[in-house]
Amino acid sequence: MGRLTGKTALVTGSSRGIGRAIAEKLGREGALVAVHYANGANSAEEVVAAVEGDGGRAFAVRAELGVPGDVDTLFEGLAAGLEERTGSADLDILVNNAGLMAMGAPEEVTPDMFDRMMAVNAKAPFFIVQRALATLRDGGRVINISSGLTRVANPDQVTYGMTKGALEQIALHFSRHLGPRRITVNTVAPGSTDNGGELFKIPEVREALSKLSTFGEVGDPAAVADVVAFLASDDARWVTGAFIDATGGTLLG
Ligand code: NAP
Ligand code: 2V4
Repeated sequence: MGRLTGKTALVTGSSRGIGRAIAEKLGREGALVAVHYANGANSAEEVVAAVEGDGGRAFAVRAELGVPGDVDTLFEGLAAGLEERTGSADLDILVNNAGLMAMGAPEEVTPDMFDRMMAVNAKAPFFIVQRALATLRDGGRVINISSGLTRVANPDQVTYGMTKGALEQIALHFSRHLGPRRITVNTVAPGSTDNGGELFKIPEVREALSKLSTFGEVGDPAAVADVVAFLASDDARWVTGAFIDATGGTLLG
């Protein structure tokens, strides 16, 4: 028996990177996992297969976030997948992980780039939480994946940091709103984490990013996923409205 046996979970952006590690971990802990993706249908099916290969249960749900109708599409797919497997659309664990990342001089940011990033990283999670209120079970969990960049400066990621600052407000205000239902709402903030992207394959970049952590390594998605699984579990029932630093000591100064 895993810690999450009998629970249902939605992990947005879990076709790759940190989201994939979270989906796999929650699946290993016994949750039925909705593996959400936008473009990576094959990757999402691989994640489903990986969860099933570990003896768990999962299904894929497609929805591009940050476009009109995004939340409707997501929750229609989610409800269909859950009802088929459990007879109910009820959700226990919502992980808002999907996010857009970009780097560039502040001088080069355009209004369209700003709007797009805000729409995916902050607006979509807000409306996903709002929509989930109807089907989240009492005792449920909302976990938002932010970034250490709300605490440490990098001018080339100012808009990204702004979107994550907005995202973090969800934990503060919704933890109060949902306390009476024993639903906890928390933020997990990774630092530089090897999501399998090309950046982490460039030796000089990897070396520079590794030095940011007090452990001298870039983050491992599985290490972030373990923190998320703790927050999703009953062991974390007294933790709400919290900012959990999962940067490997990058914010120590
Ligand atoms: P990633 O490897 O780039 O994967 C992003 C995931 O989000 C993919 O599954 C992608 O789906 C999905 N996604 C992106 N835009 C989407 C959209 N508009 N609609 C729907 N899905 C979308 O990301 P990651 O590095 O694992 O990061 C995951 C989260 O951790 C993000 O919120 C990020 O800000 C945060 N974070 C990352 C780092 C890091 O160093 N990697 C550090 C701190 C925080 P498809 O591929 O299917 O399109
Ligand atoms: O430097 C980060 C960082 C990064 C990157 O490594 C590049 C990437 C993967 O393309 C986007 C990215 C997202 C992040 O949220 C962070 C991050 O949180 C971070 C970095 C460096 C130092 C502290 C941090 O919190």
